[in-house]
Amino acid sequence: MLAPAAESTVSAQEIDRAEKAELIALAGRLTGPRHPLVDDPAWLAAAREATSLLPRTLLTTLRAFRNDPSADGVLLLRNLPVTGGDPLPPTPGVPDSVERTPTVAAAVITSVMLQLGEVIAFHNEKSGALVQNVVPVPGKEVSQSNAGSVLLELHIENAFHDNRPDFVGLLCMREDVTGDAKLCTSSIRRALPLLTPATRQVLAEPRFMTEPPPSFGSLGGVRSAHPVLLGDPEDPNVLVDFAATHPLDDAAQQAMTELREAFMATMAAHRLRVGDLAIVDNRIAVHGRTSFTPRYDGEDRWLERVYAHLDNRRSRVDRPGGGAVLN
Ligand SMILES: O=C(O)CCC(=O)C(=O)O
Ligand SMILES: [Fe+2]
Repeated sequence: MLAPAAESTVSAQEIDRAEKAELIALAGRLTGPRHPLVDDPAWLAAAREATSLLPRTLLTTLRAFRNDPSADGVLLLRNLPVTGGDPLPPTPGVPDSVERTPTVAAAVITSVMLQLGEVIAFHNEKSGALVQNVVPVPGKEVSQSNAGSVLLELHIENAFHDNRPDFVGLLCMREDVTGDAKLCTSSIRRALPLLTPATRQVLAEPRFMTEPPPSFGSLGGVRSAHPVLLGDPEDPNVLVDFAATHPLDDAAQQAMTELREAFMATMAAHRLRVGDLAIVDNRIAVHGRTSFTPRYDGEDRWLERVYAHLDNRRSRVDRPGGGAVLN
């Protein structure tokens, strides 16, 4: 079960009133009739310009997180504006829903993520939109995707992809009224001390394969066998999706089971409130979600999601025309 008793102990930064007003003013530069579409390169360019106007304390926090994502690999920002004061529209309930309109929330999450890297999306996921809605969708309850409402296994985002995001931002637009839906995170920095040297060794060998999600179809391609722990054995990156990564032999299977247990033992659960932005470092932290019961009445839990990565040149091969959308 993905159901730790304790609430998150991950350190959070609360945006104060003055900073919130600054963020609404910043969003004002990116919303309105002059800016028809989030996915227009001109909007992203305007957001890139505006990102330097984020409140100073926030800029300092983001810069520090980029340098070192902490033991948890998660940064929690609280009390960000998600509207300019207008009521929030109903939670979308259709498959693959995205935010094409430059709303206050879209402007805020994009400007914050642009401080960590370049904002990207994937052609085969949510039609390549930069700002995506994470909402429960009728008929998708049991899917291992963010449209589902059964337990979503711990995963690295787009683990199969060579140019997966380095950071995943999840901004809470509307909280789950039942309180059951919790974003769960765990980092390899926390889990590593619980693993035996033998397990670490197996995880560091190319004895695992990760499938692309069905939405990526054949374009996802068959990726080759890979290690789950990469880089410095004392402070590795992790590459695993417990719903999509397959061990290639019995010892690899056992090592993956131990890794999952270590993640569960060190996991933090976040009951996101309106205006909370959880930024997950996708190289050292896995994330998932507890199960919950949607009502599909327009009041369900609603997050907006934006990805960022650090090296725009490394991903150029996957970005036709040099845009923000990867194949
Ligand atoms: O719903 C959540 O809390 C997380 C969903 C998720 O894994 C994602 O959108 O990438
Ligand atoms: Fe995810």
